[in-house]
Amino acid sequence: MKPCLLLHFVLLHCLLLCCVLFSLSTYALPGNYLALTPGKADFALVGKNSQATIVVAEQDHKGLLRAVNSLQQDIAKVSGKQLNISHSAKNEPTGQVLIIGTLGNNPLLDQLAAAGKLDTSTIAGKWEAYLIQVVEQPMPGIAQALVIAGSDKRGAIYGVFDLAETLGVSPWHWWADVPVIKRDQLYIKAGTTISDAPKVKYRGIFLNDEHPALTNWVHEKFGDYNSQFYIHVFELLQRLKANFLWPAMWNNAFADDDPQNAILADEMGIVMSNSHHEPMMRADKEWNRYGEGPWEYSTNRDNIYKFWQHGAQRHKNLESIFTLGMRGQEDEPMSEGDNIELLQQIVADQRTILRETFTDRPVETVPQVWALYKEVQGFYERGMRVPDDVTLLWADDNFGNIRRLPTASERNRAGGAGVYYHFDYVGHPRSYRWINTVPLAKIWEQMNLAWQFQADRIWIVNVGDLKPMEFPIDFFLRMAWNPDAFNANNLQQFATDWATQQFGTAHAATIAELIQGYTRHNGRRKPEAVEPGTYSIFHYSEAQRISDELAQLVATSDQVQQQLAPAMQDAYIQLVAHPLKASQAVFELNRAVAINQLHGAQGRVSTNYWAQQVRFWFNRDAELTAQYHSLGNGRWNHMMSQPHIGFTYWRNPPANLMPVVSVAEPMAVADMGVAAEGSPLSWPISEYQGQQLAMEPFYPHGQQQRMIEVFNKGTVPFEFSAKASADWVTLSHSSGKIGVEQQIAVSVDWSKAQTGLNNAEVHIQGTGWGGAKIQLAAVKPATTATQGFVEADGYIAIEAASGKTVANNKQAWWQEIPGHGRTHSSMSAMTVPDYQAGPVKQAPYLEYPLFFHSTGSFTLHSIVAPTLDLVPGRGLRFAVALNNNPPQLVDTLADNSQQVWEKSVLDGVRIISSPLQVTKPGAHTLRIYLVDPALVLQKLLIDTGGLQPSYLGPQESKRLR
Ligand code: REL
Repeated sequence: MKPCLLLHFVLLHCLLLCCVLFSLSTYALPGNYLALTPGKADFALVGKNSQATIVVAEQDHKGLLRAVNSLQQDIAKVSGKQLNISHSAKNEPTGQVLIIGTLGNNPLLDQLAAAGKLDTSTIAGKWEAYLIQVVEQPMPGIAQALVIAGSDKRGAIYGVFDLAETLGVSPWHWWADVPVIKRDQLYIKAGTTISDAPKVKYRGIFLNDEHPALTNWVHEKFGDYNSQFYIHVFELLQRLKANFLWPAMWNNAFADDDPQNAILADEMGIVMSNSHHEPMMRADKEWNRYGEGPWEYSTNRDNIYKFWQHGAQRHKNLESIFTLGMRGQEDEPMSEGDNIELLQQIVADQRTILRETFTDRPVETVPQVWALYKEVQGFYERGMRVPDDVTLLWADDNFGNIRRLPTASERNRAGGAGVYYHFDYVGHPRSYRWINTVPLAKIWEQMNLAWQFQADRIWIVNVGDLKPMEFPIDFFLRMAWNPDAFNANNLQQFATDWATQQFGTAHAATIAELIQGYTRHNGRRKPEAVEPGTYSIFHYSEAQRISDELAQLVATSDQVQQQLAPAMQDAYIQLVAHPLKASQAVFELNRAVAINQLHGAQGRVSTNYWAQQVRFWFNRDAELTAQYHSLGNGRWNHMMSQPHIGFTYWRNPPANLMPVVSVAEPMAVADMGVAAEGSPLSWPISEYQGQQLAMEPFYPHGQQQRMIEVFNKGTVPFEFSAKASADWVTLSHSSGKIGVEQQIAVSVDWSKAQTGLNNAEVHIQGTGWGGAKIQLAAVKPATTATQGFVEADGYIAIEAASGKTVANNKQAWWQEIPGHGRTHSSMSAMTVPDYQAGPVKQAPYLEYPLFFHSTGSFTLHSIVAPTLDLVPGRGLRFAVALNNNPPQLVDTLADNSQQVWEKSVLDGVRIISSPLQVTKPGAHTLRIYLVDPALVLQKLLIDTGGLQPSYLGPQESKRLR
């Protein structure tokens, strides 16, 4: 081997063998540098007979010293050992030391760097970077050191909490009672070298809509929104490596309620701002307290100007981001209306205030943001501009769909851009403030767009009361740290890793399924917007299927819970069991109301059972809330008190309202009624109304069994008989005794059915005159299906991901997002930010093989996510082609009305209908071409004449290969 090659070889091996060099370019929760079985050269933080000393310089940031104290307590919780903290660099103890500091503030770090023992070049000069390294023989008398160095205050703090998390303290230890992992000894792997830094500059949350839940809890536990409360919020943010907060503002004013709030935030490295409509570091409520005259700039400029001057002065030496612009009070548009000139004057005045306050620095270096929320975005679109150094904060539509992202030229602005996102909202068309309803896949899909379009200066999310949004908050903030580390295919892994961190490995994958399962359910429709009629009790067994799905999740959750250690129970209830069971309760309550109403209208004796079911689920919801509130002797009292049952418009009802139910007073007689699946009609009422009971026709590749229900309207049992008029009809039973009700399964013996249309009748006789007759039909097509998704029951239903992806390229591509959407997954139209589309025919497309038995002018219903046309100059279109016909453009926003938007955010989808001409039976190919970015296709439904109303649409049609 040549000498240089040999050197290479040795170096490579040194790297691989001697060093544990961690790359953080892919996503991972901290933890991989803890030695679970200690090796000889590992660093003993807490050894068998030793414990390290923490060395931190006295002159380092106060916030870092505070974090080091937290680390000391964390280590004590984990290992039972209290490490000594030494504040002096001199007279160091021998043995093991944990040196913590920020570059420039800790002489030991400089010494190590100068001696070539610590390579700080990976973090020096960076924003919030940290380095964690095991250093051998750092200095005379010291065998080994573990060094946590930060490029700045927050960098060092994040390094400290990275270690805490690695040792076994979940960021949610305080906020969700997640127990620490007990370990007698704590070793860090020899050779550990980690350096990391965030990609999004400001990463934070907005505590909002905080009454009654958070506020009553805060009042009970802390008296008010004071620094005793906020210290816990700040430390949570530090542990999640976040740095930014919009504080609670409903009847609160952060800096005014407790002057220590702002001081402590600054000390702990939390950059404060006020929400999007509270300019110049002054809370909305401060105007109520101190403002003179109306909140109208055109008539009350001087008072408002002074009010803002005070905000700038107050925060002059505290790290803050100044919100510019102005809205009306309480988040309303300005009463001055669409007055761009006035708004421009307002921003100019605000800049003047900042210039006059920050005399020691150029105003361009004072962090400022202009939130383009609701109507304010319109001002921007109509030409209003703010200075280049001001960050433009684009917003979602309050329902998690980003409205706009920066164009190429906007991406060059010095102030850059950010995104304001929602996990909670109060407003039209319906508030959602109770429970976690946003699936990870949706958050990833939208925030990935933000990242791709370089909206990377600020990511802030409205988290309502904070709890119970632990899981999405964690994801959002970790994604903000490094969006590149996340992709559509590692979201489930994240959920599993997260579950591992909170509950250990044994049940992590199952717990991840449970969390993803209930959020998927809530993502279909927010619980506040679920109504008795939402999920069909008539078609595709829709309500029943969801009921089964949720019951299965709850059963699994109960099994998991039984196997978890007692110490994990409280955390499990908060993070998994409660949101799952509470979501189930709201769903079942509504399903029971729907069945109660139907049975009441049909006069069934079972009406009362369903009335009781409604009461049962209503009570269960209350019990679940009470259970949550009783955890840890009332540790989270009030936290789940947000009313969520009984909405009639956007505002929540003052308290949960038991729905109106039908109660029957059945007679002591035997009185038969009969209903057929798929219809609210029942015999004999149908007969009085001159209507026939009938079932949807059967098809060979469609639903193979449909139910007839024979029921009692009185309390005395009766016997019935059932007879079909044709031999191709099979009945599960032909007689029986009815106390309350019974189902007869109807199916078809296809070997006996004739090609074409077969008609028959089932005759049920029991009490009453003549008995009930139900019309049946079976269609045996002349064509034999050979391949593709087969038309049956009057439709073809296809999951978007079931197609073949063709012509994906580096500019534009279809990407499956597992777990996205209401039924399975989604296909997202991804593009590079400045995608220049060529002819549609050359674009990437999804191809679906179909088989039609019939021909005609059909309707294609494309179910897409309610995403928005966030790239200026582009719409939200796709194109459809059957076989080799020219692709037809479909504009998903053709109707962009408020009404359509409201429906789409409630439904969680937009359904776009377009014509599809099928001129001959047999095999066909459907193509969906990519046209605009951010379109997310979930499902395709082709109605060939028999598609029935339902919320999710039928399950995927049978596919022949
Ligand atoms: O979700 C939002 O952004 C707004 O509804 C809130 O910011 C709003 O300010 C509200 O809480 C009260 O004013």
